[in-house]
Amino acid sequence: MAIWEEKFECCPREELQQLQLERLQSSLNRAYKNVSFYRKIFDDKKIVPEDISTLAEFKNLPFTTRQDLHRNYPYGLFAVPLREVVRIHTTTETIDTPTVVGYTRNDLKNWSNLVARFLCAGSVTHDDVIQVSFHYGLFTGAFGLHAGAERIGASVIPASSENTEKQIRIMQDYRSTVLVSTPSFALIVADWLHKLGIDPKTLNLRKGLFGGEPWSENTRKKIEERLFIEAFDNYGVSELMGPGIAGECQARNGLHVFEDHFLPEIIDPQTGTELPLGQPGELVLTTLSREAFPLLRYRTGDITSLDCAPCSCGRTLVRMKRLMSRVDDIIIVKGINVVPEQIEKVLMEIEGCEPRYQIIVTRENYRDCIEVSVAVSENIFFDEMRKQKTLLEQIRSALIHRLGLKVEVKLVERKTLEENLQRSAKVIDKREL
Ligand code: DLL
Repeated sequence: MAIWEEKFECCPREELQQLQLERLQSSLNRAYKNVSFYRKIFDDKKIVPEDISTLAEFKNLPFTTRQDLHRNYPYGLFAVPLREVVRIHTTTETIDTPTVVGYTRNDLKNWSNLVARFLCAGSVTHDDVIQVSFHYGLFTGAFGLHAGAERIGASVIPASSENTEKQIRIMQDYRSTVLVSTPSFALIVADWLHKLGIDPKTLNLRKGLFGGEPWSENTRKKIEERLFIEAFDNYGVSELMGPGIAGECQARNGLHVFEDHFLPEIIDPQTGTELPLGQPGELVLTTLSREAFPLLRYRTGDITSLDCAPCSCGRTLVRMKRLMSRVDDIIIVKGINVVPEQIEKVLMEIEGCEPRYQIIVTRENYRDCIEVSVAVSENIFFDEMRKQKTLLEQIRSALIHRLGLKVEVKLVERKTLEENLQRSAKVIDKREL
């Protein structure tokens, strides 16, 4: 099986650790010299980057959190002047001030190379026709995968978020061999093929590279059986780069983390202490090569564990277990990270409703549905139907507008909602992923 960058992907671990330390030094220097947020952290500790010569010393630095990124909106954490930034993306969080992420020319080069690594690990080659069915826009997914696919020399179709029927037509007519999307979209395609009476075997599809949202082995099985393809998982976080942080190989027994570019740690999300190798905890990542937007000890919020055991593919890079949960109550719907506080904020702006709510996420025919039960004061609840309907519509359209997703709204009496919240959580995810 081909390996895109054997020198790094199969590097003996001692050599890899040495390379990580060297790159870490330059990341620390870049952050210290150019980002006032990080300079303050060093100054407060009365140290300079040169004082950090081991990983243990590095792990004394505080974590960087999502809140730190928000406080520095939009360009506060950029480590290069804007004239050196050649691309800007943002995170998908449904909040008013998403994180703005910059890339230098070198960052883009590394990005496409890392995406090429996991495409190659999934046996995608220059002979493939790759249909990228992620939305092209501020989101990192489409552009990241697109560039990686071009890098390996495949024929790339930027199908973007065209409707499913059109995506299928493209698949048929342009003879796509690889589908790149969220796993839930793959199942929607399977459903539409069935609805349209098209036999998936008549397509040329042979592989699917899926990521951007949690999915299980069971979902993989369903996708493979219904589309007659081999499905691979890949992981990324927009703040750190986008797709291209980790990806599965043919062994499909965990995702190889591209450790020469991202230094992983697993911590106890409550105490912040590092956990022994193999134990599940929150994934913390440090960028080792990012020029425009270096992040030190960034808390991803994702729960996983790391496995250093040798892999049958020959790669020496550590493998992370596929992700199924987060430490926070962010819900990922169609690859978009829905932040519950944003719902609260929208409700606070609407007269007549209270910032008390419960979110229920369901999946029907592979389409996710968010239902928000909102507490309203008694006089509104018992008011005439017309007024209730107007309020409901007002909340619904405000949420759709701010979240960019379809939302169903239910008005409930405050007392009922309080009782529900005592019995169950604020966010209930009923999806079978
Ligand atoms: O989802 C980047 C991406 C795009 C990755 C396309 C892969 C393919 P964000 O929108 O910032 O970036 O969301 C990042 O999504 O912290 C995880 O919680 C979740 N996530 C991403 N990939 C996976 C995956 C992109 N393969 C957040 N399995 C992360 C489970 C995933 N969760």
